[in-house]
Formats: sequence, C-alpha cells, structure tokens
Amino acid sequence: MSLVHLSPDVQAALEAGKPVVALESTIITHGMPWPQNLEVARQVEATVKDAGAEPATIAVLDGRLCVGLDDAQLEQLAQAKGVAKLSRADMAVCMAEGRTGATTVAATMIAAERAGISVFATGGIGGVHKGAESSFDISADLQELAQTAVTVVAAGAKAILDLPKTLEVLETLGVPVIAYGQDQLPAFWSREAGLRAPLRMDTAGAIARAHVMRGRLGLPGGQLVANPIPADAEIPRDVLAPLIAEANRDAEQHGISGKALTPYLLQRLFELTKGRSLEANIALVLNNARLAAGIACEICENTD
Ligand code: PSU
Ligand code: MN
Repeated sequence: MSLVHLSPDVQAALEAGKPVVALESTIITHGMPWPQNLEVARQVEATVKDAGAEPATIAVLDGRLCVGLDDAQLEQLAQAKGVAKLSRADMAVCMAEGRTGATTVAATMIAAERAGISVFATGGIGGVHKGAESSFDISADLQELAQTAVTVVAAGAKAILDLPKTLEVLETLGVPVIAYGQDQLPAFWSREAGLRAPLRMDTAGAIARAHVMRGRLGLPGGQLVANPIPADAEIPRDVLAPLIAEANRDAEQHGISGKALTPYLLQRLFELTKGRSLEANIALVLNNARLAAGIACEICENTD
C-alpha cells in the first residue's frame, strides 16, 4: 500500500496529468495565529484553484502522510495545540508512532516529490539564522532544496534570518535562487533585501522550462523562486530592521533555540509590528500561491 494518502481531488488531478500545487502545514500550526491561520489556509487553496491548479495541503494526521486535506482536516489542524513541527529528521518517527505533525518546507517537499507534485508554494523558507556561526542553526529546508526535485515558490527566505549567509549556503548546495521579475533578492515582508539575486526570471513559463531542464540533466534538487511581496503590502526594510534585531535579542535573552526559534520570532514580530507583519505574510503567501499555480500549469504543458 502506498505510504502517501492522496485526497480524491488530488488523486484525480494527478491521474489526469493536471497541475497540482503542494502547500505546507507548519505555516498553519506554527506560523500564524488562530483564526487567521485557517482563513489563510482556505484562501491559499482557493487562489491555487482560481489560477487553474489543484491545491494539495500536506500534513501527517494520525500517522498518515496526507497529500490534500479536506476542510474539516484543515480546521482540526488550525485549532490543534502542541502539534509537532516535522522536518526530514522527524517525519518517519511521527508516522511510525501514528502521531500528528505539520510539515515544514523540507518535509512538504519530500511528500510532494513522493506524490509526483513538482511545485510548492509557501511564505518564506527557513535558512541560516543570525548568529549561526556560534549556534549552527541552519534550516534543513536548505539541504532539502539541494536534494529534492520540487520548485518552491516563496517570498525569499524569512527576513529574520542572515540573508547573505543563506544565499551563500544555497550557492554551495547548488540550489538555483531565482528572483521573479526583479534583480534584487526579495526579503519576505519587504520587496528588496539589499542583495542581488543570483538568477532572475520574468515568466512562469521560463521557470517551468528551467525545472524541466534540471530533471532532464539528472540534477537532484529543486529550485527556489523568490517572489517579491506585492508593493502595496510590503513593510519597508528600514522599518523592520530594528524590530527584527529586537526580536532576535529577545529570543536570545529567553534562551529560545532550535525548532522553537522561527515560530517565536514570527510571533514577536507580529507583536512588535502590531499585526502588520501578519497582514504582509498573508499577502505574500497568496501572491506565491498564484505564481506557483502558473508554474505548475506551464510544467504540465512542457511535459505533455
Ligand atoms: N513560511 C511562512 N511561515 C512559516 C514558515 C514558512 O510564511 O512559519 C515555516 C516553514 O514550514 C519553514 C519553517 O519550513 O517555517 C522554517 O522553520 P526552521 O527555521 O525551524 O527550519
Ligand atoms: Mn533551525
């Protein structure tokens, strides 16, 4: 029996060779507060559908690796407390023990690839944390991009991170970092990171062709598409920089580390921006869902 439990809609789409976009669940359980998390999960799915693709939100529910959740499952996850945050290291343990866990970018990529899904939309990937030279805190998302053939559409890496170091690690790992429609790397809540992106592409079709070409070359790993937040939703970088520094100081003072660090920083930024960071996060996720659906549609046309 297959390890991956496809929802009926996702199974039908995959069998018909229709475009499917994978969506993660850690953003629901650890990235956004209730009830916005549920509203956003529903809106992201609707956005993918409107753009002509089938959404497949991924999570481990009672040990089952589910690709495609129904509304009741989404709501259950959005309301659940103490759900595990699963990456490559802990996914199999969670499944073997019959437990429930939300999938990060890394774990969602693994499930998507097993299911035959090429494109995945999220908010921002994990990366190299500030102070990583002593903490060694580097997200497993980066290694996953190097080995799992899924194109991930994000608004860059989260701006709470050390972005220059994150770019360096991605380069070392051979991960293409493609800014969409601009030369600058986007910085999650802000359109520009003050760093030039290694690659730039201006259409979903071009990104789809690069994805297909990587596969034809037999290169393992995926692509990171860095899609800038819409201009009307962005928080300027100079407004955020001192607040990010404050949030990182608070985390250090409270001894927050490991898996708890990213959720803590996002929650702290929500408080320090009086909710504005969440509004921006929602806008960028929806924007990424739209682009991911466009890329998925183009990949289907390229592989016909
Ligand atoms: N994008 C968001 N919010 C999030 C995440 C992404 O807008 O909360 C999650 C993803 O699941 C990503 C994780 O994999 O944050 C990174 O966690 P860490 O830094 O611990 O690897
Ligand atoms: Mn980490």
